[in-house]
Amino acid sequence: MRKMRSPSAPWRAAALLATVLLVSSATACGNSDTGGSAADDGKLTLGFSQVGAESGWRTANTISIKDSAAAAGIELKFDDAQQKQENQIKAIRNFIQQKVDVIAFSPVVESGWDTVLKEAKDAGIPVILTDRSVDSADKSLYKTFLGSDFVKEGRLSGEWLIANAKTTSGPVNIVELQGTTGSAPANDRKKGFAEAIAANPNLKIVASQSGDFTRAGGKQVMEQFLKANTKIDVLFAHNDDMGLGALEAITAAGKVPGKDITIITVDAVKDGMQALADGKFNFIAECSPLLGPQLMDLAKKVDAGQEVPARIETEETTFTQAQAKEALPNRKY
Ligand code: GYE
Repeated sequence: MRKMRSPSAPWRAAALLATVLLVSSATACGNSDTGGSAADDGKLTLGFSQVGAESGWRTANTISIKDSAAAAGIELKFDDAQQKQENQIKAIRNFIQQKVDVIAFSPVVESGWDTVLKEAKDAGIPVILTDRSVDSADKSLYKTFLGSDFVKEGRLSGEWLIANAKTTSGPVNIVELQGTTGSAPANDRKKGFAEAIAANPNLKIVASQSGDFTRAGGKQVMEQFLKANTKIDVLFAHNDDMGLGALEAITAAGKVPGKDITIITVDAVKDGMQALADGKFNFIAECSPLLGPQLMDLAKKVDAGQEVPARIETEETTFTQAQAKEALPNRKY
């Protein structure tokens, strides 16, 4: 954190110079302790409010952010909101109070952010949305949104099913495990998938419920689905973790995952890719959690008052079982 905010970049250069001078004079006096606090070390301070630790994706995302901040020389104030919007709002207010230079966050749900975003704007602190977006009509409340196209992930999942489902012998019953209710990836993946499968009226979603993006949630809801529906042909899970949880329920019900029930998920984290390579999943639409390096770059740019694109989309692909086998040895997360 720096004591003044504006003009930020030139001020930091001056602060850095002052720090260098201080350090060298301290060293000259035989005192290697600079005595400098985080408050005046001239480093860019980024306040980051993370959703939680609900999935393998989230863990990889947190590591990426922490590692990239360290590599970029950015002081990171990291807060885990435990999947609660109220915690995120509290964290953002704390960051404002601490006068961080930039705030970034991954909004747990899409709605209800205008007030706190306005507070950040009034305090002159730029905000970056990462991973998930908000539905605020006022786009001036944040500088940019870095993350995936979740509608596309849902659509690619649905298109794979259109191409691979055996619909000639009657209807194909699909159950859907949704992500956290009200979150952008749950809303958008549901939408993209539904739009794609509408091309074949034999593909029917017979049950759809939230498993909150967790393994435990996926398992529990899949157990209910299996009890309530005698014929389930396909599971579309909004992330790998819920799919992995559902595997346990499917096996316990005496069915063979990947054969009796076709399983499509999103993310492509290691455990998901392993299940795909092992033939337990059938298809994964990738969603990359490695957003750290781009986020740090953006934080530096917005702090320096530079223009950044309003939307930066993550590049990603899809995996079949054969492709997962090939990609797995080099998978980083
Ligand atoms: O797909 C899921 C996580 O927002 C893209 O959140 C992220 C999603 C990801 O819990 O595993």
